[in-house]
Amino acid sequence: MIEAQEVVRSTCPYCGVGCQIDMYIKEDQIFRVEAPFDVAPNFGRLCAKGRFGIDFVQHPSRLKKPLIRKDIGESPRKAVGLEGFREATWEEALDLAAEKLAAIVAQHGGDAVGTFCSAKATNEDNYIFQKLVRGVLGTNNVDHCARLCHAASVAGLQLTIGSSAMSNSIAEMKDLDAFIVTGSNTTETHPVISTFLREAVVRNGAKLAVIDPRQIEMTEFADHWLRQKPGTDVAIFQAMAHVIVHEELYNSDFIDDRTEGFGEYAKSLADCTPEWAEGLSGVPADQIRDAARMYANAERAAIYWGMGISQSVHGTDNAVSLANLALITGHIGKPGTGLNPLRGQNNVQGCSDSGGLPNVFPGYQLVNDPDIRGKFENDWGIQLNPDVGLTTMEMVDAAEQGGIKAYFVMGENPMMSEPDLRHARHVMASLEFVLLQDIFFNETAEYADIILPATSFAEKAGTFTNSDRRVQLIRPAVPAPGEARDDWVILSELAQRLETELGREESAGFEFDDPSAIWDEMARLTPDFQGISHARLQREDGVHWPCPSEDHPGTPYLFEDDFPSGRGRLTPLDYRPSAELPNDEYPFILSTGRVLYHWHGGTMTRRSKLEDIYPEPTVEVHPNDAENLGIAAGDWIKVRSRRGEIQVRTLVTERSPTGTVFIPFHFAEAAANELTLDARDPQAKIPDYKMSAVALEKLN
Ligand SMILES: Nc1nc2c(c(=O)[nH]1)N[C@H]1C(S)=C(S)[C@@H](COP(=O)(O)OP(=O)(O)OC[C@H]3O[C@@H](n4cnc5c(=O)[nH]c(N)nc54)[C@H](O)[C@@H]3O)O[C@H]1N2
Ligand SMILES: Nc1nc2c(c(=O)[nH]1)N[C@H]1C(S)=C(S)[C@@H](COP(=O)(O)OP(=O)(O)OC[C@H]3O[C@@H](n4cnc5c(=O)[nH]c(N)nc54)[C@H](O)[C@@H]3O)O[C@H]1N2
Ligand code: SF4
Ligand SMILES: [Mo]
Repeated sequence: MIEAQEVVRSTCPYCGVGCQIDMYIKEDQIFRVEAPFDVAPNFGRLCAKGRFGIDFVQHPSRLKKPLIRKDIGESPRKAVGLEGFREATWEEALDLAAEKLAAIVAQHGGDAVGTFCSAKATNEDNYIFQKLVRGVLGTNNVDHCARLCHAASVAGLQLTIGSSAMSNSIAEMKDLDAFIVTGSNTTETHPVISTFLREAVVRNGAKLAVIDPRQIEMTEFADHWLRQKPGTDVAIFQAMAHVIVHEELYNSDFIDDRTEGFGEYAKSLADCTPEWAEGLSGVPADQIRDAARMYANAERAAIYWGMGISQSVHGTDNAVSLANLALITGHIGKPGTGLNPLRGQNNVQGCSDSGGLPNVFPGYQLVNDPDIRGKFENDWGIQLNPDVGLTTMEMVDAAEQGGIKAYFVMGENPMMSEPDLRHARHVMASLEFVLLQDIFFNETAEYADIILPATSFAEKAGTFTNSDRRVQLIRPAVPAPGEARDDWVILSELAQRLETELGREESAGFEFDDPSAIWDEMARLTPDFQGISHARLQREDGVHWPCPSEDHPGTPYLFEDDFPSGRGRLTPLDYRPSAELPNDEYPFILSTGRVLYHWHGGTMTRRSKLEDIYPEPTVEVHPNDAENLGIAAGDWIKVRSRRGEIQVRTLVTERSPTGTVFIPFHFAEAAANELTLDARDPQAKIPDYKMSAVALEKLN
């Protein structure tokens, strides 16, 4: 057995569970990953990605030097491979990047730049990123993948209770009495959380209702499985509320003390009978009754959800309908209850917390509130733009219409993750300047002018904040490849050059010794973080924000006494159909999402051992549909939508219902987003990745 020269504790770079890992190091290589048994949140558990998937760090194709496009300045911009770039020194690349961006800001103003920060990078990286965008470029056009993810959950929870973080902690899961999992394929996407949920059911007798169109693994141990037609969630949850009100299973004390609008809300449910919902969703009325009774009658009950709820043209309504259920039953504000949107990326919670959003500074402090803006202006010593910036999809629209001239993309891969890629590419090609900062040459890099090589989680220090708001450290374990630099270092240097180019007399302040000094600046300006420091995290492993002072223990569950909005608002809703329904030409519903072994655009997992386990793009087709079309398991087929077509290998399986096919979006050679449409939820602006219409064709 190899003996480690060093074992370095860190946080898994994949999902929002935030598992603690021990990396075993010899001769600057990670050769094994284990999980410590005594530390939250995973207590010795890991999934395939944490254990076997972090060898991407050592992949030979890591970016090692800054790159400049050979035909820089040529228009229209074409996609080029690595051979379309030449290596450059850091001096040259940073000078040129600052010169190009400054020229656009000088001519068109800061709002002509669109920027994307990263739920893969640390809180400290993202704090500096938004400081550069707000304090130097002078715009609030900053957003990140949360917009394509839990934006609708955020909008729905803001409307009803005024806060959007997961309300309860992972530690409470194994002691649940009853819970609902909906639109979350938990065993594949939050695998370690799924083991605690399973323990609650199998060991501790908790009751579980899974509400999902696909026969995901969670259904195997569920008491109730409601298999709705995709996109019909509002009907189901309204009908459950109807049952709870009609059978008087609600919590009157909680409704009186903590909510408003019950009378009108109850009235609005009159026609939302389980039979009505059965007609729309296909779920038998009695199953809806049983699930409603299970949830309402439990002493304590929680709701967990994922993208099946959020990524929909009625995602906000979906989230509101779940909040309504928690508010009428009082299943919130206590341990073992709550409204829990499971956060996806390792640091998506933290990226939002650190101000990577167009409307808020760190800690969700509004940019258009003069007092708050004044606080940041004083601290940074500069004037700030008072206007709320654009969201991800609004930046795409502005780029198309010519208002946005340049993109700065750090640690995202929009040319895989945005809907309707043909359109997305067209928009990208029309930009004047594209700056990219990543650890790999991804699909978006093909459109970049300058590429800055960043270090990965295994080479730098900082913090990630997991799904239950637990702030945890990452620690450098191996040296940076080539000349790659930490994101925050690159950003600080770029910011200072930009300030010079733009002739700024005062610097907003980008000289930091290390990430802990960056955290301290953010915490000084953000009440919820004031009790957290890197030194405290070294001692205590992790702390849940809000944590207002050093002697505060942190907050594992929220809303014990009240909601940020005061009372919870019960909100009547109308059922609306989805944006694109199947027809004769496109007779199938396409649902897209994830598999256990891969991550988003595949940049990381397809450069790891996991690629050997799951090397090909697939489509799930129900046996009845396969038979009708003469398709056999293993056949390559063409899948077509109004926007594009791809070729994928068929899995014949009852996991997807008849009439619906499922394609994971991890494979560049058959990108699911060639097919998806960019219809959006009106409030949250999130695209509907779960419902587009497609046709299937057997290939000869
Ligand atoms: N292995 C792996 N894990 C990941 C990721 C990854 O790429 N790979 N990504 C991470 C990220 S960023 C995120 S956001 C999470 C996402 O985690 P999930 O939300 O669990 O991921 P999806 O695969 O998008 O699954 C959505 C679920 O919604 C269901 N669904 C589809 N349509 C509907 C509908 O109309 N209503 C309801 N109620 N359900 C529906 C699908 O059947 C599926 O079970 O995963 C995180 N974890
Ligand atoms: N069809 C379809 N599309 C979807 C979804 C879906 O369900 N279906 N889900 C949506 C969701 S929920 C999400 S969250 C988005 C995700 O969309 P993205 O965030 O665009 O996807 P990732 O592939 O995670 O991109 C992360 C990038 O960061 C880089 N990276 C990793 N570590 C670091 C680092 O330390 N520093 C820097 N600078 N870069 C780093 C990686 O190489 C990669 O290029 O996709 C969305 N798109
Ligand atoms: S559950 Fe998430 S955080 Fe834990 S090892 Fe797997 S991918 Fe990493
Ligand atoms: Mo996500």
